[in-house]
Amino acid sequence: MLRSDYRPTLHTEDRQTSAADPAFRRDVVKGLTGRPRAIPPRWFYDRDGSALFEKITMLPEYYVTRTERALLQSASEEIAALVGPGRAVVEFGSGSCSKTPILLGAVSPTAYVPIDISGDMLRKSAANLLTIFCRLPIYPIEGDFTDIVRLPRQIERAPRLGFFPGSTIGNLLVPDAVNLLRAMASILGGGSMLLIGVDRIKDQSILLPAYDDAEGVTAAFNRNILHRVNRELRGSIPVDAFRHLARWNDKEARIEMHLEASRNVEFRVDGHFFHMAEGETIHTENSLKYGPRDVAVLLRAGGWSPLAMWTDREELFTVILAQEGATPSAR
Ligand code: SAH
Ligand code: AVI
Repeated sequence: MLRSDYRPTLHTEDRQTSAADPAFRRDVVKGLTGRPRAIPPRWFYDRDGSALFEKITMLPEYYVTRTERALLQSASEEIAALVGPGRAVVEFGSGSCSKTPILLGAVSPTAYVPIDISGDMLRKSAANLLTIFCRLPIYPIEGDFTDIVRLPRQIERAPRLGFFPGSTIGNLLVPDAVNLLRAMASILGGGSMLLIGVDRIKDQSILLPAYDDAEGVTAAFNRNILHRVNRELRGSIPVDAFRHLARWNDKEARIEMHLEASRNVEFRVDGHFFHMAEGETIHTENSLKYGPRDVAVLLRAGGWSPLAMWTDREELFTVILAQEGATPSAR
């Protein structure tokens, strides 16, 4: 049952063609005016951006998705035993829900709540899931997961399992990640659990191609944010004048994506005039990578106690199951 009656932050219109989200306008104008120039990565995910991200997940260079999927598959029985049946699963940044069936199939949930800022993708994925789990109540929430303050009343009484795959936590700086984990602990409530996927620090020879693939899909994903600005904010950005850059920032243990002006450019956005000199950049994404101990520290700071951790043989990616509150240490 797809339950769309619960709409705390629902915006049901077609975002691709309709009026811009005021938060998008604010973030873009502020971000292009500030120094260094930056646009937050949550704005990547309009309809085209979500489709491009799906293509990224299938690239040979992007080890993230296939590694996490394999980990979830191989750990599914252990996860089921630790989690137990009858929880409501709440997924943060659910996207195409490509890994969700593995979890839902293992833990026999009472309900599923996918949360995503990308409305078209959210509705399409929820409808797809229904074809597999036809009796499962699904309550999609379209919105920013950092703003969600309560969950659908229909799952008020069920114990909850948060699911935060894909290393989306890595797209937040540490203080924001800690705040989000704390907010999750608060909305999921006492006795809840969290299954989270985190990308590991590794050699640049693996990391850089994953964010700058040979086919140019990641470059198109990065540039799409400028197309979105042009479409939704009456922009005149010459998108072709911007080069995709992916860099490893070793001090901060993160991949950074930027868009670099390949010549002097002038453009307008929402009535504001901008000039960028050749070589100037717009910072569009951080993707923080963590060591195994860092993840445990991050989770504890966010109000969660790690219970179990699964890592692939090449140590590319880690999936962690944690329990709300301060309790046991990881196995
Ligand atoms: N969980 C999927 C998708 C990861 S891509 C996977 O593991 O493959 C990140 C997803 O999070 C996208 O679907 C994007 O739309 C969503 N997202 C990013 N920032 C968000 C935010 N602040 N609030 C809600 N959803 C967000
Ligand atoms: C969603 N997020 C975890 C992806 C990542 O790897 O940081 C987004 C992405 N950016 C470029 N490629 C993929």
